[in-house]
Amino acid sequence: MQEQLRALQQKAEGDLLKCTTLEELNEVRIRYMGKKGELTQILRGMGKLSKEERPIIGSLANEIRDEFDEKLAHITKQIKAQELEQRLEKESIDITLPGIAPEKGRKHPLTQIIEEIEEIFLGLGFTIEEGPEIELDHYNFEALNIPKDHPARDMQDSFYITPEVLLRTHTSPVQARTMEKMKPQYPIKIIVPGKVYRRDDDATHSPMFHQVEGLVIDKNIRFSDLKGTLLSFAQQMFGPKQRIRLRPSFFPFTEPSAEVDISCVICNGKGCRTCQNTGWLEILGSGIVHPNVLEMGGYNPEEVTGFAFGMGVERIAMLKYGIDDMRLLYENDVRFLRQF
Ligand code: 2NL
Repeated sequence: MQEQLRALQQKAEGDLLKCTTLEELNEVRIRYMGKKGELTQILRGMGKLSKEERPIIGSLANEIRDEFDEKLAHITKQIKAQELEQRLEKESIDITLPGIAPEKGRKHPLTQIIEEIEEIFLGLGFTIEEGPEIELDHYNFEALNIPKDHPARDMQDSFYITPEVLLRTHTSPVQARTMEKMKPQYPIKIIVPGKVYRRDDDATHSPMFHQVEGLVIDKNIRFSDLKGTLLSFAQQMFGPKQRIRLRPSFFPFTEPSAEVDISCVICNGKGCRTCQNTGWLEILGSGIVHPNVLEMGGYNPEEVTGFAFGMGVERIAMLKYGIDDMRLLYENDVRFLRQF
């Protein structure tokens, strides 16, 4: 029986050493030391032993059990340590790896241009006004000296909602509203950025586009104020060497009126395709506010005068960034937009 026990001990130790997981260890423990385990089976035969042999076998069985428990505890500890190490290795991250940079968004080129224009005029002492895109015929046309049968109404074919309500065709109605709101106080010195709508749709016209208009009303405003303001704007927008040129023009809401050209940003005035060999680019319309407009706005044309101007933001953006097709500004292709 002693030999049987020794053999069992050896086999059990061998099995313990083969274990690689805690589950396997538990199986081995049950196989040898459980209620129906192999050690118990052998000890069942003790009844056949003599009185002298019995204590010897008994203490050998205890010794085997103790040694088994000791080994089991030892190997359990080893496996637990191993498992912890494996887990730590699996869960570890390499903090020296380069990160994945989140892609930065940017403002649409038209938004950038509008903000640039705003900054320039804020610097010249203007404030910013905004107003509704759905507008009354009165503010969009009547208050700007464009009566119902005026030919200028055909030039900017409009989106009417009712006979008296339309999508504004320029941002001037906001200026008319501002005059009405401020009268009879002056000075007024505002710019009005915003979306405007006209029934045009081709390579160079979009039914929706952006304008920035300006209005100054004060005592003794004269043409030189207009010229100085717009020269400063042109130089801040397109470079300090910029020159401007004024050509006579017509707008119903200004008299006299002038188109403002800047020296060509591509050829610096020498003549090229962009400026059609003239050396000049048209960037805005302007003029001295018509007395009728002042009067309808609640101001006395004998007391104050003013100048006003308007520019298309798309045109400024195309000149400044060298964009040759306006539709690129509306397609929202990120490969295009990312360049600005
Ligand atoms: C252009 C020309 C212009 C104005 C806009 C204006 C507004 C009031 C009174 C007088 Cl309330 N004038 N605005 C004046 C001259 C020209 O715009 O080519 N715009 C894109």
